[in-house]
Amino acid sequence: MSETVQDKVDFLVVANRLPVDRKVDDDGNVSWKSSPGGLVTALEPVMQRKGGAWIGWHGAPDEVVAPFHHDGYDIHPVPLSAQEVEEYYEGFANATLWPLYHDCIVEPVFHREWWDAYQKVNKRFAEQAAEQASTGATVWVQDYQLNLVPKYLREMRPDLRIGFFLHIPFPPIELYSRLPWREELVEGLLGADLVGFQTPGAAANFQRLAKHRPGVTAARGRARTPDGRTVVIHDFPISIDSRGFHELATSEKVQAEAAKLREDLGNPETIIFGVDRLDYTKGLHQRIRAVGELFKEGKLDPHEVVFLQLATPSRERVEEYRILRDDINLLVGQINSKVGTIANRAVVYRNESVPREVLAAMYQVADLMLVTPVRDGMNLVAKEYIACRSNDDSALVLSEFAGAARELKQAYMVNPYDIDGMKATIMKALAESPKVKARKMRSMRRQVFDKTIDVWANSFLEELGVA
Ligand code: ADQ
Repeated sequence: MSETVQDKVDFLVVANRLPVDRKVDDDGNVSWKSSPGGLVTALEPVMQRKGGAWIGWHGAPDEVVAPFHHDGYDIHPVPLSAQEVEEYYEGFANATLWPLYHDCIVEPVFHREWWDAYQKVNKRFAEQAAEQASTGATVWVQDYQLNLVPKYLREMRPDLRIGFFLHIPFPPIELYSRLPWREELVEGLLGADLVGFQTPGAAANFQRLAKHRPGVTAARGRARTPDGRTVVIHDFPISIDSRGFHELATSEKVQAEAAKLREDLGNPETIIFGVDRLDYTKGLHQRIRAVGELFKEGKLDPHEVVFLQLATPSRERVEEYRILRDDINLLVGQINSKVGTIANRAVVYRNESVPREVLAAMYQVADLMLVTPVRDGMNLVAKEYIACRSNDDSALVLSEFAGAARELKQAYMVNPYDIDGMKATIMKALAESPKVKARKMRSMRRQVFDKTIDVWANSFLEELGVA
């Protein structure tokens, strides 16, 4: 495969962010490293296999970065001004659409200037894709930041096959209708040939909205547009590179890391683990409260049990995220001051991102995994945990509001708003017989190893007619 950037390519991914972050060493040398996050974890193996180009923002405002080749595919950085980052990304994407699409857990904010910036930036992404795509190429647009790209791109390049996948939930019409620009966003998505969602419920919500557009008919996963096109609407539950995670977790290096980690945590009998982006959708507050109460009530003994919670800093320039960070710090401090000792912190809270090997080691030592979002499109952490476990003596507690709950039916399900219910389920999972635990883990492992990221990508691309 060529190491230089190609003029035109047959396959393009268009996403808000590039899959790489820039690192500059002490001598000023620049290198690009894979960045964490659900979307990248999911799509990187697909790009390495298929080649082509990835179009996205490189993360630095007011800066133009030249295209480059990385790990078997081309990278085309899209420039954004500081004001666009504020209005399009932090504003419209993350303070309007993100909360609106996640059940309005936090009140969505509507600003007309943000909408203007959103349209402008979506047009720029579409122009870049139109420029790089060869005749008849496939363009796969990702996620809520780029809702309008399918429509713009179709206007510029009707020859392309355009797919769109939404990584987050799609809300019911009653919530979605608050959006002042609801018609435009639906029209934006209807520019695609295929619109994919994480769950059938999300797909049904979108189909119901599409049907309300003038001149559009929609039924049984297909919409007919006034210009005579068919748009397929379907669910494609995303997954992970299960084998890759398993191999990593069982490697000698990670096993050694896991042993060291257990030691560092004071060799407790039981390790409870949670890992999330620090986001109000992830149910961190409810989860930490539930575990904290179990410690306070003496049902969990801090000499025997440690709760390790990792939270990657996220979107720190958005107000709600700063509030959340402070809230969680306070909550953890309160619990540890009541139930921990200097030698035994009950809750070990780390506000950082860790390399994948370290994460795999954490999955390896975790006897009980807590994945309790209040709303989540899918949640890859739940699947990563299952893939990394080589023995069966562990358990997954999973929120019924994560997309993953539809597939990982053998998990211990919780409603994260029900703190008492969550506490009871945690205790039940810890006390479960090895036989039942093993049966549950085996069943979930079959699911995670059958339905991998390749299955997800191939089924989407097959439906788009390009696999
Ligand atoms: P996210 O909201 O980012 O993804 P999730 O699916 O859990 O949520 O993916 C997070 C990813 O980041 C995982 O691969 C995890 O391992 C990694 N990660 C999290 N914290 C980390 C840390 N401290 N250090 C290192 N890695 C860390 C969005 C949607 C989800 C959907 C995905 C994919 O919100 O619902 O599952 O996209 O479609």
